[in-house]
Amino acid sequence: MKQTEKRFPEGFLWGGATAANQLEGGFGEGNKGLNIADVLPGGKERLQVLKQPGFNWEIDKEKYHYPNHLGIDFYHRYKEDIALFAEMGFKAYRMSIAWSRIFPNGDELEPNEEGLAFYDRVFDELAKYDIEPVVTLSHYEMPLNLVKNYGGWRNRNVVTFFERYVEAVFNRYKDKVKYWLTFNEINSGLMMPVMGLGFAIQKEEDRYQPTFQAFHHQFVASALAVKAAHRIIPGSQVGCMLIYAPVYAYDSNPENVMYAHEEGRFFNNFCGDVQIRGKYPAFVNRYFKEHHIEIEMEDGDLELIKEGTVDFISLSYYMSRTERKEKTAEEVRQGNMVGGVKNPFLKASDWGWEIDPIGLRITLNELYDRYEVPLFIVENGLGAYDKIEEDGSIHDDYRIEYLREHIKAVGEAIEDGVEVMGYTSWGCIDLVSASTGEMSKRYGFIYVDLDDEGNGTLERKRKKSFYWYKNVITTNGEVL
Ligand code: BGP
Repeated sequence: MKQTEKRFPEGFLWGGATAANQLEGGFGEGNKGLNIADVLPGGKERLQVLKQPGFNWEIDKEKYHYPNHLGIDFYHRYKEDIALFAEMGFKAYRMSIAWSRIFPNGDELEPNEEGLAFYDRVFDELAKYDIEPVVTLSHYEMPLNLVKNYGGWRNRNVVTFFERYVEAVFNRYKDKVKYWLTFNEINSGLMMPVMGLGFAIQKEEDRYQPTFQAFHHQFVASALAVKAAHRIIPGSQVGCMLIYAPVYAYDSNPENVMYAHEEGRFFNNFCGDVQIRGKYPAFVNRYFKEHHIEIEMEDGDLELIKEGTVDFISLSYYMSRTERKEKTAEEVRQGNMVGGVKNPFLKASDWGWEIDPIGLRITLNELYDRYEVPLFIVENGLGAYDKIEEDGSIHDDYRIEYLREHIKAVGEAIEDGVEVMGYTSWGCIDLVSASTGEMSKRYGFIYVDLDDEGNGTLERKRKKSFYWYKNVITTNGEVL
């Protein structure tokens, strides 16, 4: 145990985070419709689909039945899982509602009662233990019908469908959920539109007009959601959700410094500027002009975006990015999800994600300096292979080390004066990885007995990190 002097505020929301499509399973149960995650392949093929043009949404469903369809079977085991979260002392649980459970095809007029009833049961279970739900409305789970027959977020009608969906869940859960998040990692659509924007790039030009048209529709939808939440649930708070990776210049060459600055500002601030400041920033207007992008807007869109700004920022933080303008293939850090060149000062995870706790302190300061609204870290963690010892124990000291250093960095940022609402570590229970579609990239404090081929008992086991995190929460971050 290591001591830290940093003090986290009273009521700090410690907890864990998951997403429906990565843990629920319950495929087709309760009238759930198909969504994006249900048809993505697993393994190496998934990253190709996400990053390279050409995906057509037609895949061999039998072949990919596992693991998307089974998740970790939270749909049937949520009581047991929530009891384990409670045992760790969670104050908050960040989860998502699968849109396709509520509106199976996305375009129905009335919500699906069985889907609504499922989340009632989950929220009631959380309430038993005083765990505050923090609910993402859309976490890479758009109903597949909206993707295939409407073209995803490029289509303006989707805004209306989304509004119908969020009003249905706000009305239903108004006494149960106070904290809401609109679109998970909204800016990830700049890298991988498949999951977030619901369409696959077919040709290079799609990265311009169609991509930003889709973003515009999400911004309008987000503003409508904020306004609806405030109207339907007095006292509710709605956050945007950004994937944030500070961008460092590789060296002091001003060309590289400028390049890193521009890349960072675009990736990290484009969506935040619209959702928090309520307007398109000047640098984006220049980009639109240079790339001949003309967003189609309806009258009143810009006013709406201004009126519907979010109450707080939630973010995921896993890694930083280091950039130089000209880079050779050898310099590129293979696997670093947000790109860039290899940073000689940083180690990387087994998947090549660069580990940089100081980057989290930089992130929190950058965001707070720019927007001056409360921040909520709703994802952070280490994906790693875990080994079960003969006696059944799992000594995940590497995970503890990663989390300790990152939580310390949060403490430093709080000392810097940054307002931080909470910290929910990603994948508090092992679940299906978003980028590989497999189980073996594990983040949890709780091990789930399931392998990449779908074999296993689904039994849950407490890892060493489970006891460590419990103590972190008990001492409100004083003992790390
Ligand atoms: C974020 C996503 C999550 C989650 C996490 C870890 O980008 O919001 O859904 O999966 O990354 O990623 P992975 O599962 O690919 O390791």
